[in-house]
Amino acid sequence: MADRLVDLIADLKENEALQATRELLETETDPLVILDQCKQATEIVGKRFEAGKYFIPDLLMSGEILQQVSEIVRAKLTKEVETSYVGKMVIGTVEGDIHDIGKNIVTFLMEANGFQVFDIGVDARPEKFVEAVKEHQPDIVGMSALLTLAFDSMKKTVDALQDAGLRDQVKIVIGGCPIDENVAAFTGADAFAKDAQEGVVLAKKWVNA
Ligand code: B12
Repeated sequence: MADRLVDLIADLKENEALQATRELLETETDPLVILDQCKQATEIVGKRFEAGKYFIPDLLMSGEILQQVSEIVRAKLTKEVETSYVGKMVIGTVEGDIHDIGKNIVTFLMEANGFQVFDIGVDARPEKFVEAVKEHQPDIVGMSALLTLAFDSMKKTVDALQDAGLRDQVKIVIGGCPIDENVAAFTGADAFAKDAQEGVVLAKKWVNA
């Protein structure tokens, strides 16, 4: 059943994908399994785009479906939100990049795990991160990027936090499908997370340390 969702999203069958998501939740499928299915589907969409089988409108359509699936899953997860915050996070998609589905998933999963999250949106300039850190005094800064071109923006953002004297106050985690340990080293972030769940585990470890 869950594998069917991967195909429905990858084949851009919007209504059927949303219906399948609701059915999976009704049968008590773990929301995290559904999010993982979304990730698998996007990999297929990405490959079809690279192969010239899908075009920009198809990417847009897949983005819309993913957004709606996320919202359905989010409604389920937010019922389990804790009452007192365990930590604070500022999150954004870095300058030059407007992909936000992954960032939004991280946001609601962090919230569902008791973090207060300040989402500064997409195409966020380094200065915007600096202002948000000054204002909200978070424990953690999360940066998202799906474009390889945006790695430079991540590095500039880490440098800007350093220049503002804020670097030592926060832990920085980066994520997005092309991000790995080499990108983390290049940008000067403390760590990278391959998915939202890994980000939550890392964040909890940091605030409990
Ligand atoms: C949907 C989509 C779009 C949508 C985005 C809609 C939206 N609101 O986000 C639209 C159509 C707008 C779009 C536009 C473009 N896109 Co696009 N897009 C995608 C696609 C198909 C899926 C991305 C997605 O949402 N994935 C689902 C989420 C859930 O996964 P995720 O983001 O990786 O997030 C998970 C983890 O990575 C992690 N994570 C993510 N961020 C963070 C942050 C933190 C702190 C943590 C802890 C974890 C974490 O947790 C998430 C959940 O587990 C990908 C293909 C792919 N393989 O990803 C291409 C892809 C990213 N796009 C690509 C391209 C080229 C573009 C365009 C340049 C196309 C164009 N010529 O205009 C533009 C760029 C616009 C811009 N300036 O940003 C390329 C990038 C190639 C590259 N090497 O840079 C890809 C890889 C497609 C491809 N294979 O060629 N795109």
